[in-house]
Amino acid sequence: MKLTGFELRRIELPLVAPFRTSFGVQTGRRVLLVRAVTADAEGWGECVAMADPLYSPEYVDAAEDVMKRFLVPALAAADRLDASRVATVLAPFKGHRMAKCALETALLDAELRAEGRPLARELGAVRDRVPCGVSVGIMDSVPQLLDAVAGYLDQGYVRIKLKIEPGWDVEPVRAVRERFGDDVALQVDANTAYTLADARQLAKLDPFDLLLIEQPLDEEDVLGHAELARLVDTPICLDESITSAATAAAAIRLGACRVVNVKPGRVGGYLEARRIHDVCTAAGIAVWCGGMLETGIGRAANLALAALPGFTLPGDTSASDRYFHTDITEPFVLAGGHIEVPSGPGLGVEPLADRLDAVTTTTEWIAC
Ligand code: SMG
Ligand code: MG
Repeated sequence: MKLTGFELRRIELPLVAPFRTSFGVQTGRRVLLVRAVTADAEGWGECVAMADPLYSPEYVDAAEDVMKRFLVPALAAADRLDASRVATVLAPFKGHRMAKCALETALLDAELRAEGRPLARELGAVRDRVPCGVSVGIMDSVPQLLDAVAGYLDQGYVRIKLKIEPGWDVEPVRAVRERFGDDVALQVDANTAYTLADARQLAKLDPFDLLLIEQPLDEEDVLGHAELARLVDTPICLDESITSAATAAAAIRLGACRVVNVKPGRVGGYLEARRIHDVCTAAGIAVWCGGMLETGIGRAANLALAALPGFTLPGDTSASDRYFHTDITEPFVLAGGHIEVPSGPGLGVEPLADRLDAVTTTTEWIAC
């Protein structure tokens, strides 16, 4: 492909309600969008880095900086660039996977659009709609949580994930089970808030028949997760710890997880995400698609990924209105607990110009 340049566009969207996790409260989403322009087409990518380095070491200002300073110049200088070579060209620069993912996705979208091919088909999707779960934040009280969960179940979500932290774990899980019964597919996510010393507390979740406990321990404590897995019956799922297909393979070998949350931004792109799917599927490990409060751009790509055969658990691929009153694309809507996988070329969606302009804070054009 012949690269013309990249537009880096910052937008800010308010959330419909504050979203609290073990690492903080979010009331809005500050997103960096990448528009790749080639001789043949344009493509979009969404950088999922948050405003602060609390979920992972990346944060949105740093992602923009590393793109401008290192990643875009390297792509501009590359010979015979195509989307499948982006990861190799950017490999000398350590980390910054969310920034790399956004650039690769924008180029992949441009390439697929030029060829009229949908991302889902390119990745190997086998479904045209995917079952959707929803992630429910930590609340001030159990009654407030039960109201929120009731609302999501009424909307049709097929799986509920409760954010937990020390002091907000067994009680909310018990309350949700008591109120909504044993048939609700239920899981929890600690975002690294526990240590191995909390194993007995986490084992108190075992009677509630949860699908999984997501990332209870520090992201670097893969061995700790393997030890925890021997002390609790609920399957351990890794999120933050899995940064590549290689780290997934190692975690599986160590017995640190029975399930993996695949987030393309966290692992450097959709092509690496597919490799993780392949590694996990070969090892009999279930995968599901995580979420980072994406706009319609990132959500479209996640739905394509979630349609691969190994994605046997519902993802955090909720509808646009879970987070935003107004999305920048046509909204993704839940129907019968599912969302349709986009079928048009590339991501199959693009930002609506007036909506995009209304939420844009800065744009920068970098010619290649
Ligand atoms: O997009 O629905 C979504 C977010 C799902 O809980 C979610 N994501 O650790 O899995 C996770 C979190 C990371 C973002 S929390 C601000
Ligand atoms: Mg998580």
